Amino acid sequence: MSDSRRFLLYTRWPAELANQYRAKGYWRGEPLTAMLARQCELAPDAEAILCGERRFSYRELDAASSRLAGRLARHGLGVGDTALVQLPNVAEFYLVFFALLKAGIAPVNALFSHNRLELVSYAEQIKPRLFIGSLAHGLFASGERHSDLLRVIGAELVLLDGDAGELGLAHWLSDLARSEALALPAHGPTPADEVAFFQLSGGSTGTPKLIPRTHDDYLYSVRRSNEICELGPHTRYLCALPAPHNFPLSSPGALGVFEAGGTVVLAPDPSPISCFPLIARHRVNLTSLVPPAVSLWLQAAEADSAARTQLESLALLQVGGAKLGEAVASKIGPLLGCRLQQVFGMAEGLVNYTRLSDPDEKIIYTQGRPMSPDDEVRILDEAGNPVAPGQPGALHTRGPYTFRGYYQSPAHNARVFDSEGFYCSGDLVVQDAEGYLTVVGRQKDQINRGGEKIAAEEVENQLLHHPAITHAALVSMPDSAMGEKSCAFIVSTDPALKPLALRKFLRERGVADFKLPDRFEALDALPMTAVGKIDKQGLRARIAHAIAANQPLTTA
Ligand code: AMP
Ligand code: DBH
Repeated sequence: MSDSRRFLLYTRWPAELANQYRAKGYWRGEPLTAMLARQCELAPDAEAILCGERRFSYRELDAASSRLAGRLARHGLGVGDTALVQLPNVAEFYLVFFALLKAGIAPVNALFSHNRLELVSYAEQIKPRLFIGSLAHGLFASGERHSDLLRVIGAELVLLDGDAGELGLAHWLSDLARSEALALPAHGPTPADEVAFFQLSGGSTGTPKLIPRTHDDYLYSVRRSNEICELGPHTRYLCALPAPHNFPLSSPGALGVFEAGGTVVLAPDPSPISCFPLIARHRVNLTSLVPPAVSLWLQAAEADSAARTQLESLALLQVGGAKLGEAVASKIGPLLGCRLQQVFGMAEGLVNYTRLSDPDEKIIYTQGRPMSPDDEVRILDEAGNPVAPGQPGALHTRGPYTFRGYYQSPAHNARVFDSEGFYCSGDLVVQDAEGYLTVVGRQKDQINRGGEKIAAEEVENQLLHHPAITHAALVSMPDSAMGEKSCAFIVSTDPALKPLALRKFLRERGVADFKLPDRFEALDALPMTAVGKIDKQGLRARIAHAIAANQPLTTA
């Protein structure tokens, strides 16, 4: 049957490197679903997922995902097909993920915070035959299967979580049809060196880009993460960040936990009020957070010693997604009673960890070092030459789990990859003598709002749809809680234009809430650099100065 398979096109690693990665045992030719099969042999009744009052053993996770895979296959879906999925932090996220992999269907797992624009953009890129969404999301709350949005997404099969009918996700996951011969799909999963799924890029361009991840490269990143973070069957991991995010999915995240035979506990969000009782109740010993959530946890623990008692079982807190300040980092041990691990990763690949046995000066002041001996890192100056040791420069990397090209984006790929296949992440870093990286800035036109990435161009394009706006520039501004927030500088023909109305306008256009500018500033004209580009550095300086002086911006 293999000749009938239509694999998705993606940019492969050159054969020479691929052979090296295989020879070194990084790529083992094994699908991501192998972790379930293995646990079903080792300890089928061990708890894999705890979600509210529901518990799923490895046997149940495996069986439910196989049932869904089998049904999708009988529906005619399989290798070469894609799915768009948008689920909150519920067990179904993993059941569906494994089902799609088993069937050879490559998903894009959109964030639950994504809105119409992101869903439409992903759908345009992958042309999904299947959409799996949730009635818990405002966009689908009505359960209306013929909505404009679903028409635009264009999937022929739509399954909604929370819908009790025959097209409800629960029905497709259930074992109602025990009598049917529910053989696994004949053709899935895809071979290990083909696309398993698409990861989301934080992005810096007008359209959110997709990152093809293969079974081989992703599973290696998970296994290697497990070694460094010492996961095992004893691991009880709280997934409090959005489940599809690369960090809680693979660093080592939920997949690391399944690979190790541990337990994933799902939290709806990272707030102390959601997480602390779950940690106490389920004896959670590992979790991962973005820096703003860490600050909330510290406040809660400081204010209330009972809250601290709830964290007794927590042994390791991983922090990443955005730069963790040293002051916050050094409070984690004393106030939360656990160890800290900094994680500097990207959905495109490269992940850096501080090691569990590192001295405090590394754990508190650096973002760790690359996890694989075969991660190649170059720190380059603006002319593309290596910087002197200890000097800041742009991070370039390639390796056994760093992708080689965004999906269907040749022009953008030409800009962000060099001739040797090194990916330029857009981060400015300093590397110390032992290879540890400290993130000191950013080149890419992106705002990192407490770990949530906003591509400036995407929001600017939406602002320019407003009839009164002639120019727009989105820049970051410092914020004590979030690290950064976004400020939109606009030139408009309507002096009475209010932030409230502008946010409403953007929301109605389908912009996700976290991308709505936190502040608007009207100017007569945007400042330009000598080469005729918008002077964003100047704008950032102006807004930072206004905030520091606690004064309104003087429009000059
Ligand atoms: P994404 O493209 O959404 O996967 O985001 C990856 C980017 O997040 C990196 O390129 C960094 O800019 C940022 N990032 C992730 N972890 C950290 C960290 N620990 N410290 C600073 N920046 C980080
Ligand atoms: O921010 C990220 O994308 C990120 C952070 C930590 C990531 O992808 C990861 C670890 O794997």
